[in-house]
Amino acid sequence: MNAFSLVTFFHAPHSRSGITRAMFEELGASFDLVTLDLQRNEQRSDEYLAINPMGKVPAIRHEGMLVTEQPAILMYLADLYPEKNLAPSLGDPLRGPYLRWMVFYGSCFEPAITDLSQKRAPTPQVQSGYGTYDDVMAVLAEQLQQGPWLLGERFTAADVLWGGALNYGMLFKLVPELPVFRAYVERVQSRPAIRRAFALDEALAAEQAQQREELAVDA
Ligand SMILES: N[C@@H](CCC(=O)N[C@@H](CS)C(=O)NCC(=O)O)C(=O)O
Repeated sequence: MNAFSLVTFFHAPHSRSGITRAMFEELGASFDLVTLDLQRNEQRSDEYLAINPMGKVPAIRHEGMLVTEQPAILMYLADLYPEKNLAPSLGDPLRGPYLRWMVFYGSCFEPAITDLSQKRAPTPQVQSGYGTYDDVMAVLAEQLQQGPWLLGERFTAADVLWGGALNYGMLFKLVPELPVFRAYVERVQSRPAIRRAFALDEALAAEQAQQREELAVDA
């Protein structure tokens, strides 16, 4: 049993913070949940902006410190519960690849799919931090070919992140439906913890929809 205080998790269903919820389930960790309804713009309230000035979820607060950005949150949580073995530790040869793929998400994958979604003309390859969209997808596909997990035989927090990211990416047609991506996402999603997180999120989304309906009736 760890002697630290509980992490506070700022979360909205059907959003990127579902990945953080999945991480908590994988860890089997308790946390204080603060839910926000993005459709009611609660992320833009003064109260929440005072916590996370970006007005985004996920965010976590622990020991008075704020952590935002999915890869940072997942790495923080994995390190908080080392006994769960979701992060290669310092000195482990997989530590470098683990850091690489966590950071690759924010510095290459997200900007590549955002540019695609906005139909932006590609930045010349040399000036683009992610090179080209095709390179990002090809490099990812090649890494996953080795399987079953992103780092090979060992399941880590990187799989919580990438299983969710590729799932959303394919759902929104921003990631190609390659068999290697589909098989990987299915492997991640069939994990009991990921399924639990998904079910909890569906229930929360339904609860928020009900609250919105009640508010509309009262108005
Ligand atoms: N860079 C952030 C992105 C977070 C993000 O874009 N969250 C969206 C939900 S999917 C959000 O909070 N949107 C609400 C808004 O911008 O009003 C991360 O990786 O955690």
